[in-house]
Amino acid sequence: MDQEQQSILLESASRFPPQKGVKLSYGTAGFRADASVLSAAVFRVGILAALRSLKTQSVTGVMITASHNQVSDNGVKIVDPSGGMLTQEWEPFADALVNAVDAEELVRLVIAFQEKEKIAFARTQSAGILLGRDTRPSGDFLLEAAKQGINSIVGAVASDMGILTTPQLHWMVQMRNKGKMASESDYYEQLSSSFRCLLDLIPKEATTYKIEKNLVVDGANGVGGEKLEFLKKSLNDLVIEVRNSGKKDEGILNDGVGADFVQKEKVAPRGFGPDDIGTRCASLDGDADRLVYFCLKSKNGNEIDLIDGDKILSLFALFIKEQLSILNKEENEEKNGYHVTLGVVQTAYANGASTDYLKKQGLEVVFTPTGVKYLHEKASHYDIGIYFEANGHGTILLSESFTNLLEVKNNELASIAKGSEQHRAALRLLALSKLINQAVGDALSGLLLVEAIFQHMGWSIQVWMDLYHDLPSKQLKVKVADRKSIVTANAETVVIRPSGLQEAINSETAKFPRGRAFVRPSGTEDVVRVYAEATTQEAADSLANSVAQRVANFCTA
Ligand code: 16G
Ligand code: MG
Repeated sequence: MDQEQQSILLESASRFPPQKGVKLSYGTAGFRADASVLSAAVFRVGILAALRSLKTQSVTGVMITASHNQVSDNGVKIVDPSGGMLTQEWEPFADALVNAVDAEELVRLVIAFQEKEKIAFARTQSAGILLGRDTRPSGDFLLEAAKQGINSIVGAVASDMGILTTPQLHWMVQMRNKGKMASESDYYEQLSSSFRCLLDLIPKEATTYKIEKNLVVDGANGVGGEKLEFLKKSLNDLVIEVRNSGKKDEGILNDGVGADFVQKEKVAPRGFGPDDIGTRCASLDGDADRLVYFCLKSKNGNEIDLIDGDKILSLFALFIKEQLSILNKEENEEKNGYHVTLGVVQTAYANGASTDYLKKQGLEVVFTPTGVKYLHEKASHYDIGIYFEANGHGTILLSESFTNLLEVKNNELASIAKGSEQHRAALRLLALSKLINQAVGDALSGLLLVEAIFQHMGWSIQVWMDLYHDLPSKQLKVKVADRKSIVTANAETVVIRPSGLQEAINSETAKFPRGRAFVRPSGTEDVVRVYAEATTQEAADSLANSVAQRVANFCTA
């Protein structure tokens, strides 16, 4: 690194001194904290995103959001050139950079890393970084900090894409690096046209129920509500009412609203009441990368039937499986010479009833640790990989080779069997590949896919809810001296340290029919999480309590 670059870096870094005593860690969701202590971290993440762009010679992204956290928090994460999360190999550097005590240490770290990674600095523009932020008031000054971080690397150019959902920014980075149209209006155009295409392909005779075209969506008073208000204008055949849309008088971001609240509390968000009983409702989280559905069930309360990520996944899997079997009709593997691998990825939090159901449908189900980056990676090993966390994070990935094969098949069928069910199945899968955001889970794109499949199946919400019935479950948190003293394996289903704890969990679990329990250190809070399920709520509660007790005993010993 030349002298000029060093002094620019030193000078600008001294304008963003870190808050004393604040130590941050690049968890599954990037850096998150109270917005007032985040300027230095965001400035430094700007530097990191610029370095990543220089290294890969591709566009990267910086998203400023704290998702479902309270409005006074904020956060920052990097979008890798693929459109996915920052590569895990760079996370230790992200931690070191953000926690550097002063500008001098920061410059030293950048020089050492640049040499190790052989990153070439160039005077002409060679790095492009897209910036996005959600609707939090602190987003403005934090975005400025990110820009200054980027500008302190010679040759790096920041483009402010404005207020966006997290998945919109991921999508833009992915599209830019594929050399495709990547503006926000291109995003809306892609979603609405592929949605329309799926509706046009619905078999006329499919509808056994009168399809309910009304949907009410809780926008968490955040960016997702605002964007959906815009998107819905281009959707015929679907009547979407957005509540908690983020308008000033409607309420506070994530306060008694949003997918995280609905999924954890299992109650309706603010703004929903008895008049909504029987209506299909959905909820987005604060940055619109999580989606759950729900249905109000009690006249005098806000009790709901929750349709979580597991059930959304099941709907997607059934639809894809159906299209694949139509497509492969009359053709065996040898004939078309291509075996399509379809895989479903879940975490240990997936309700056992969902896993049983998926396996009974003949689907291959695999597990990874909690966190989108793990699920995404695993799903990418299949021709079609569908992943979801129970909390509503998830998407579908279609491999490039499979998408190419679909294109070929589509052209072939268009000339020999235009309009046949086989041809329509190919067209449906192609439309799905455009509607679903393949960079990262996206509540808006996921919602449109659910709605399109719903109309395709001709289902009522009750049919969806009745696909299988969740086993009662319970989650608890345990405060311990050092949560990292718990080490897990096999996708967090088994504890390997401290020794003896897994045996203790096994002996508690054995007391309950269909009992299942696991523990893991949280990646976002200083607690150990306990999950238990069993055939009754009392049994699940009791199993969770006794496992929590065992954790407390082992971790203080
Ligand atoms: C983060 C993860 C989410 C995971 C959650 C678990 C991403 C984008 N987000 O929010 O996938 O479910 O952490 O939190 O990966 P926990 O470790 O505190 O249980
Ligand atoms: Mg989120």
